[in-house]
Amino acid sequence: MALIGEKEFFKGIGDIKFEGRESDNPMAYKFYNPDQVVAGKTMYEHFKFAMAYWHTLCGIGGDPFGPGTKSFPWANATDPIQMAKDKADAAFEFITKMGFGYYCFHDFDLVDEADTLAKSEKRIHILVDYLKQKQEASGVKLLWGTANCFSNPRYMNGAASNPNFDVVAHAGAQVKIALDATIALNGENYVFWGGREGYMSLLNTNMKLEQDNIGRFMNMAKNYARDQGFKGTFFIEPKPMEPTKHQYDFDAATSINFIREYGLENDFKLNIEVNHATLAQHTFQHELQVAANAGMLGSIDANRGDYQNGWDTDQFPNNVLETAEAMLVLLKSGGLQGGGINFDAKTRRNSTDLEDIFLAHIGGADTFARALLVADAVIANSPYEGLLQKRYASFKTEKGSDFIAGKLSLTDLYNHAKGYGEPKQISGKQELYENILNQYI
Ligand code: XUL
Ligand code: CO
Repeated sequence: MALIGEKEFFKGIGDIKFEGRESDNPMAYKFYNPDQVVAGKTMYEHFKFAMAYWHTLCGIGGDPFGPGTKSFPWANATDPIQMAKDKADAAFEFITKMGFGYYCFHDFDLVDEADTLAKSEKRIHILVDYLKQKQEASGVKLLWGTANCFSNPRYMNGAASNPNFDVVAHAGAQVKIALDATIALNGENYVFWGGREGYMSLLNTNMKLEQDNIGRFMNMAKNYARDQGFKGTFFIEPKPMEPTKHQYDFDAATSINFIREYGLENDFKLNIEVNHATLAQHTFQHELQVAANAGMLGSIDANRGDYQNGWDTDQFPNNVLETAEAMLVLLKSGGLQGGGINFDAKTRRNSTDLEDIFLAHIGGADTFARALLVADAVIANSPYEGLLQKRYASFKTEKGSDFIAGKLSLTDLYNHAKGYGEPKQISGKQELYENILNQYI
């Protein structure tokens, strides 16, 4: 695709194309072929890959032991609006060269926060107008917007859960402005990640009030957006901890309970992030399955953690086996509802070449594509589905289907058990399932 920006930042890098697994070209897809149809949809439609503004364009590699290592050519201007426009040019150049269709942002990824709310809002309006033109020229769409209600020190005690109403109101203003921006840009969804919505110590925390306040706050946001004509879905992004000791949106099951408790189930679904699942001591596929069971599998933040150190390292996905298990859940549950796959991942601090950003996203897209192909082949061609059917075949028998239909009482179970005797031992065959998955990789 032709270059959309005013300036070219990724010089010497062309459009990333599908070349197949035999290709030695590091700047080509080996498995992600956007037009290839898998299980009735193109790969492009299955994934709706998105670039995360914050990691890809704002994160320069700082860590607790040292400053950033990366000098991004779109971050040189001293005027904040010029810098933001350069960043937007870099964003759209990157997204179109990758052949991705979407992006995601926090309000202050787009442009630096000013010293008053009114000035910040003005800056965001200027950027929204600029991004609108770039979207129209390129066909790139906004997968979701969100508000950063966790970085500014005013949010050190939380945003919607803050013990000080004035901070809650400030977060409300920020969410209103971020919703306005998302709606103006035809954003397909809006995300709430509860950055500091949790506690550091229960001793100084009124948990019930804080959770009720988040419930009230999200209902206000939903009502406001619907009044403005927003048709998209709201996503809660579960994460158990970091930066707080305990976050209220701990995992998928906790967040689903929250959504139902506060009457948000018609408007809210979940955005499941791989590394957040790991931090909650779950697998990614577990979190996807929990969300899917509730009809709330909305979107995915793709990345991976580190098995040895347990931090939220936000590395790019590269584990085909695990991603294949996740894609089994995705295919069997009918896919993502409204969302897509956002690469909420960052290149390592010592990956300092601009091309590393491309290599990382190519690897991530190829991991998902390869995993999708594996999962599709396992479902379509292997004994996997048959084995699963057989495992639950007893619920197709006369008595078993009566049980499913709610026709049996506890006394009926008693009578069945008494007449049947000791149940047969039936192997779970886990190793066979694992071998089948391996065989298709
Ligand atoms: C933080 C995280 C966020 C959300 C959006 O761990 O994942 O970037 O995705 O606020
Ligand atoms: Co995320």
